[in-house]
Amino acid sequence: MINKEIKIVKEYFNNIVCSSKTIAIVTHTNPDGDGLSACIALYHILNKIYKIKTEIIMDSIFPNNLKFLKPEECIINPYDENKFFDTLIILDCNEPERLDTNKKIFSKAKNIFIIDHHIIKNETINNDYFYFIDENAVSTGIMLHRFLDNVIQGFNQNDKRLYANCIYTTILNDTNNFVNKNTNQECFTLAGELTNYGLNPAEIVYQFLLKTNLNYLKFIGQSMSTLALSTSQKIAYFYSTLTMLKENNLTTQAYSKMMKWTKGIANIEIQVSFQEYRENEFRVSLRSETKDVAKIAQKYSGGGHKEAAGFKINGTLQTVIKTVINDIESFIK
Ligand SMILES: [Mn+2]
Repeated sequence: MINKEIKIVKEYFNNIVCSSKTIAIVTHTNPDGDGLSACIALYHILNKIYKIKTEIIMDSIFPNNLKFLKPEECIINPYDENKFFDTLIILDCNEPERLDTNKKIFSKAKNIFIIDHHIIKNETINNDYFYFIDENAVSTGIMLHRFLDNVIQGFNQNDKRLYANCIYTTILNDTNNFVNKNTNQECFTLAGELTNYGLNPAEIVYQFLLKTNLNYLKFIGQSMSTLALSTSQKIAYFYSTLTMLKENNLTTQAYSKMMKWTKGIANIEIQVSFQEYRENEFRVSLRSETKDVAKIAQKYSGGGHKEAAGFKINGTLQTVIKTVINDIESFIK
């Protein structure tokens, strides 16, 4: 069942917390400031307020730029095929293929609760699952808060602050610090509300978005030096390679949030980045203020939002760039 009505979501959530002894929480692959911060917020609610044995299941390494959310205070485990849960909650993702763990985890839980704001494809909908999907929601964290606003009163002061930090991070992540087109009244209102729980906005912006080092900036410089325009001059694209990462002593974690560097280029319809994850394996990110880039991503079995989407593709750097850029050129004609 797909739902947006908060009353029904609250009822379902109450049902789950009353009937579950164990809950697993999962987000998408390359966990980010929305999905993973929402997992941490929900973990503390289930664990501390409802006293349910909860764990976050994650196969990636925990990203450095989210360590200020104190992952050491949560139970985070990789996939274990021998473990079963009463409920599995999936945040910021609605496709088994994009989970940050083995998709078999779907068969390890009685109830499946999916909370997400990505576009959902009809063929992936399973009638046995409960979906809370709102493609217009700014972040998954905001969606959590819509049905948990009363519940968090049960937290102590410290946990309220940690919750506020998590939810604020989901907003920063998905609005890029209130500059993306999706920025709306709900996120400003909620940001204000979160300051009542001890949020220090400047501190979170520093920890999550600004804190950096020389190597990272050199890597950005190298990547930006590859910037080019397509024949029509409507697409700006750049690439980053494993060699660049290696030269600067960085991991693929440095690939996150790179599109913010090309956001302001004037007279461009679409920004594209090509990131090398393995030899001849690339992830392509698409951003646009005017075109529905999710449609392009879906053509390559990827997904996302209208303004921000992505997909994976194999091939050499040159062929991948040529194929994708030509394809987008014909798409925007
Ligand atoms: Mn998100």
